[in-house]
Amino acid sequence: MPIVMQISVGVKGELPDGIRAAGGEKGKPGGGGGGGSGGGSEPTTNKVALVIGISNYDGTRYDLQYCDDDARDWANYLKGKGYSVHTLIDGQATLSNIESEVAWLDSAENAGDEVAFCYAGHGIKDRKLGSCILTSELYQVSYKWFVDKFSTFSSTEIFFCFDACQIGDMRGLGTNGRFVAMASNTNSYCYDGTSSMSNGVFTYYYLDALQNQGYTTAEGAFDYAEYKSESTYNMDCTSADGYTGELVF
Ligand SMILES: [Ca+2]
Ligand SMILES: [Ca+2]
Ligand SMILES: [Ca+2]
Ligand SMILES: [Ca+2]
Repeated sequence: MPIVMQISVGVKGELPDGIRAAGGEKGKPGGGGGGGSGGGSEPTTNKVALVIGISNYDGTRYDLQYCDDDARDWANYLKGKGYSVHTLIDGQATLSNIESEVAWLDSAENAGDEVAFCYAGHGIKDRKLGSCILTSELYQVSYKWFVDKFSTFSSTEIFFCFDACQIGDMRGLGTNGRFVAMASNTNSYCYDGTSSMSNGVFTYYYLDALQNQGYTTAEGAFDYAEYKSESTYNMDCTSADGYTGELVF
């Protein structure tokens, strides 16, 4: 199983330093549940999304605060835009569930469809694996795994958002019609926002841009979220734009 080779197993109980510094950012009500693949709907463009948010990791040492809120908020936003959304929150976001849900996303999308993938949780730059996300049971899943999995997708309109530390290598996903919004660079951190934000800082401003500030594109919302995040926190948000023109949700 080539997939497993890219995942480091010995992480339990001892994450290298530099895991999400102070937490994530997130907050807001949300609803997220699994959605279907939109069968039986109008002949409009098929829109499908997978949203993952992990605040509650195995044990208490690595728990974050608003990543589950981030996921619910992204799910609600995307549903409002007509996406069929599957969510994996906290303990649901295991390695095997992430694998099967990414496979579902691939099966649910075809050329011409619009796809979104959002993740909020720990990010870590492993010496060998590069930028990785962390599953709820503390497995690292590297950017290479994502590049491999999404290489079989047919859509040329895919939005990715990673609200996690040291996640900059995910820029590798940003080719052929894919736009990647990241809350960090390969060595920088991101943070949970204040209680009034109740979201990760990056997610808070990204959704603020889309829901309250009049931005309608991934690119515009990123510029706003980057500016707001970097002007108030020690963050370096990054993006990779492989989508020609503006990606509208
Ligand atoms: Ca926990
Ligand atoms: Ca597919
Ligand atoms: Ca930046
Ligand atoms: Ca673009």
